[in-house]
Amino acid sequence: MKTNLSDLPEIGVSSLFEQDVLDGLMQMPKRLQSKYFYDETGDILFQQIMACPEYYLTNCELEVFSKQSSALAERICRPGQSFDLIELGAGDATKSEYLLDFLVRSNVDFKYLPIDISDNILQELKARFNKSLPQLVVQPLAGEYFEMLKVATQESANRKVIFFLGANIGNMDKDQAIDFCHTLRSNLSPGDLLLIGFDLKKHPRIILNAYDDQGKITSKFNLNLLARINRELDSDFDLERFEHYQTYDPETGASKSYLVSLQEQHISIKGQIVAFAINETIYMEVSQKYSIEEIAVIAQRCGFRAGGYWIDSKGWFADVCWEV
Ligand code: AVI
Repeated sequence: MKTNLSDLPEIGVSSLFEQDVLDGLMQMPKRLQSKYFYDETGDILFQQIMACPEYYLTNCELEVFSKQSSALAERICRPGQSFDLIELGAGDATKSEYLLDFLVRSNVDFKYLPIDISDNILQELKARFNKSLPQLVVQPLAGEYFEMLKVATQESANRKVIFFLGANIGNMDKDQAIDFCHTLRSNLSPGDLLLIGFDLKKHPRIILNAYDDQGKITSKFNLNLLARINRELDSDFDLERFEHYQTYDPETGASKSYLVSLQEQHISIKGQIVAFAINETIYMEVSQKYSIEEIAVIAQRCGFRAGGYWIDSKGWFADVCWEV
């Protein structure tokens, strides 16, 4: 999950990165935070992951949005009532674009507020929509999710429809996901809606392959974080001495990625030495998978009412609507 780091004014972004990296690598077992995957190279590699034949998530959610826009629109709209459609981590909005297009063509009265950490991506998005959907009112909000959600809430009393797509919720462990949904709930008012994209439990090998692609792009994506640490924190990781290792536990639904140290080695990071034993792992990321029943339990625990779900034709991905 991408997170804004600038909400700690006394610590610069790079020193928070340094602190998180050193803290994580001093822990037993070692870990790094997946929010740091997304530097310029990481963004490109993630685009390539989404184009991998094994990485089904994007296509499944695209299918939901392209084929079920009208049902989604019916669920979201209330006759004669305008609303703000706020998308957390909007990125290039490829999925929501189908629905936005449908709403604009249906003359629905709404405003689109994409929130993303990258102002650059938001400006590109706005320029693209200005051309392709000139009637759409786009108000980009660059920054951290909850900070920007507060800005959106202060600026308008309209009913809110929040989108959190792309299975981004899967990059939190189950407890973090519940905390996140609780916080979201506390920022919303009666009548507001939340639409979240969840990747569903399925045959374990399909999940494992999605994160262990033949083209080794996911491996590069993980190793790129070591390259980023080399570049930004003056360290000396030899990428050849680490190997990507993916797991999936069908009982918990957690697919976890690790980097394994292929030999005993010492890495210098900003002058600090981090020792690795042979076969020692760094835990990089969780991609949590859920059943429909587990999703319903989260909704209930966070005080939402279930408001329907839309699933792709393979039954692999669900966009779930919760009501306040
Ligand atoms: C962004 N997120 C939903 C991706 C996922 O499926 O967990 C990140 C990713 N990591 C490796 N492949 C894709």
